[in-house]
Amino acid sequence: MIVAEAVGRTLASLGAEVVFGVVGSGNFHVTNALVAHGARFVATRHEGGAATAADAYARTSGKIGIVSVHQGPGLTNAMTGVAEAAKSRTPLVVLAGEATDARSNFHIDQDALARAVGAVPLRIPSGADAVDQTVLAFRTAWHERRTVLLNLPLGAQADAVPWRGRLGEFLDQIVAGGRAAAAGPHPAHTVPRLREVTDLAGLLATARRPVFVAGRGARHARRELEELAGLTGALLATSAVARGLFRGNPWDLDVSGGFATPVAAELIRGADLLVGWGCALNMWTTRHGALIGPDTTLVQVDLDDAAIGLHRTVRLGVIGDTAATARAVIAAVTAEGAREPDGERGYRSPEIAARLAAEGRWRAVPYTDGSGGGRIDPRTLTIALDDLLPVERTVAVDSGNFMGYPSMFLDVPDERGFCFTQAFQSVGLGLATAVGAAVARPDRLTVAALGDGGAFMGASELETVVRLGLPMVVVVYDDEAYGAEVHHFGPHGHPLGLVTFPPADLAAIGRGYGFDAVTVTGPGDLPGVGEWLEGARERPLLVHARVTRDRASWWLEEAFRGH
Ligand SMILES: Cc1ncc(C[n+]2csc(CCOP(=O)(O)OP(=O)(O)O)c2C)c(N)n1
Ligand SMILES: [Mg+2]
Repeated sequence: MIVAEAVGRTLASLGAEVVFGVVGSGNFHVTNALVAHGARFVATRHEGGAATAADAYARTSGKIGIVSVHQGPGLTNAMTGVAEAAKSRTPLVVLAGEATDARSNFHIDQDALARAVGAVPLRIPSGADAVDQTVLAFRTAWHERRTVLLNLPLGAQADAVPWRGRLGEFLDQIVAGGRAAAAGPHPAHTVPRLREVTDLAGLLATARRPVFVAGRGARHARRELEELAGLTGALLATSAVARGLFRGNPWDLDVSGGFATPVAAELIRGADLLVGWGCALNMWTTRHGALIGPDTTLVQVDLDDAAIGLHRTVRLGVIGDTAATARAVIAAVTAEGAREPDGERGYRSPEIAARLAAEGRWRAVPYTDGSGGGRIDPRTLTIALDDLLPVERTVAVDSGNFMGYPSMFLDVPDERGFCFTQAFQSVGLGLATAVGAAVARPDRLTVAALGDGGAFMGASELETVVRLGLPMVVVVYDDEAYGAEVHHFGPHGHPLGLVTFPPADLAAIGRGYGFDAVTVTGPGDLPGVGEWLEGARERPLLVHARVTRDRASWWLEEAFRGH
């Protein structure tokens, strides 16, 4: 067995089910080996699409993401998506050929590239290391939630993997061990310290208006957090990346941060105790601290001690897995015998229940429809789509001025129903995000919400959507501009010619790729979307919405402050 074969076989055996990539000579054999051993290969049209789709696949499926790229330019093309995954702590393995000879056109310092974006570089320099390094790459990605670049030097790929005897059986054995480790309980260090648990229980016992904000690190802890919140009278919110986690709970505030409804923002600001669960409490989630009241005590629970206090000073930091910590705090709280589950307590009064029922969703907030002149108000568009689209949906959102509309007005069924690849704040990842999410959840309709800028940047994957027959609606909020920049610089009187564009027929472009398409210039065009939904849906749909563009989004102010 040669190195490329051993790497592919080991990864497939460890549980790599889907591989996204673009195949060249340097990753041909390893990708084939993955496929030969049961993995599905999804060809994207650009390596950037492959990395982002794999990232979104991992977030949506809860499984490891695998990317396969050619050496040099194959990897550089992937780098924006790799950076997004690394910043998001997505468990991802990037397999890349590597030209180690400096005279090769393909040669670059791939280790440096990985380190520059926070990914972990590993390498298979010889046959003797192939299996062990592959297992290490998988474990680092999975257990440490890291994005790993596994370099496959071209000179070593055809090396024999030294093994006298039955390598296949040996692989099966280590693979069984690796699988057990991957599926098994978290390592012991994820259990919080007793002292911190009792401190948190004590703070919750005296809090009058507690709020929990769950982040990426709490997406597996819904049950535990709901129970603890019920015992302590806490309201429930999430950061944007965990949106949908508490869907259906009457005490759900939805997202904390720029996307928060006025009632949610008021209640979060009024909290006397705010506990971030696997949540960085960064400028987005706290509106640069504006959502943290002067009398709010802050607590953070996180697996990673480096995350505690990174963005905001906290009174108490608890290092531990969020679900394990919540369970421990439930035990501590109930041991004191003072709590009635779900009783009227803390923030859980009938008045607040009534307010949340009446004002808890963005569509309940009054606004004046600005549609007209051949353009639709993006709020009117998104509320109508929310009504039309099936509830079982996955919403993937690109970056730009428009991004709040789908993030605020399109409901999602649960935390897997929202895929927000914006840790790197890159424009252009939205469509590939939708591809990965759709591969992970073909049972749900994926909605890709893009600006015109992001749509053009990621357009190469339109062909991927059609070729794979993915159930998808691509909605383009077209303001014929890099609207975020228009609203950033326009008010200061700067010229805007660099960031505005002539009209483009995105519906025709979509049809050219094989989409069905509807152009929306006002509310009267929306039934076209309904007709597609009621039809056979043989092709994906592109909704080209010409949106009003006279006003900046209110959440954008936060973004400008973050630059
Ligand atoms: C890769 C990348 N390039 C540039 C930017 C700067 N940028 C932020 S928003 C934006 C405009 C995006 O335009 P569009 O997708 O049409 O969305 P809109 O803001 O118009 O709603 C740009 C260029 C970025 N964040 N990422
Ligand atoms: Mg735009």
